[in-house]
Amino acid sequence: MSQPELVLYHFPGACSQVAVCALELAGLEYRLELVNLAVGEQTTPGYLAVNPLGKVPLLLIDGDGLSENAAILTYVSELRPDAGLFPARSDPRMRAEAIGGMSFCGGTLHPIVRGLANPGRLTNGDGAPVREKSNELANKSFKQAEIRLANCGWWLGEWSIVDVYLNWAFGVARNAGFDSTPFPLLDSLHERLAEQSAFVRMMEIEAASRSTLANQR
Ligand SMILES: N[C@@H](CCC(=O)N[C@@H](CS)C(=O)NCC(=O)O)C(=O)O
Repeated sequence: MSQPELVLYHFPGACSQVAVCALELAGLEYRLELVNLAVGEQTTPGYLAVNPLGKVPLLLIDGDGLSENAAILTYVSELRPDAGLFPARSDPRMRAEAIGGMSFCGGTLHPIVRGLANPGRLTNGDGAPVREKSNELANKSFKQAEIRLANCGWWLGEWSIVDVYLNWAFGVARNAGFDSTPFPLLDSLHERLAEQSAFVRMMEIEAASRSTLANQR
């Protein structure tokens, strides 16, 4: 089946890894363009011309940019509905739950884990209180996610791209020093995800992207 020309702007470790996993799962052809957030490449005129928000992910579709992970994941799933980004059961409640999962990861968890990993981005003042409040909010939100995994196995009851997004957010928190011990199911989510070949390919792409950027120095 023919497909649009796709270019994904990505930084290893960023939430754009979820979009990488989605494209891999869908088996779509795409070109990966690395944006080195570590050196502020997202603020250069060149990248701002591509994405005025200065963020990744951005998916160029035949030259036209689509931002926001939730939109990109939805688009990829629309292009390849049988790829299994979301459960095959597609009743109104399941579709709503899928949107809810992406929204929870992007809208609720993402700002919280940013507050843990990089509190200085959320205040002009002292980062310490932001980190403290983010830690409190992370405990509350991840507790709900842990309960959901305990009840349903996966966020949507069966494996989906939402679990990859959840794993990314939890990984950022853990790397920032968040105490993961009260959340054993979230803590071991990456091991369960490693049984999915698209997730393994995404991790390989992460490693290759890191070494590409390291060699550019
Ligand atoms: N709401 C956006 C968030 C995108 C976002 O914040 N991406 C981060 C990486 S995880 C980024 O590009 N940060 C660079 C910056 O803010 O300067 C989405 O879901 O795609």
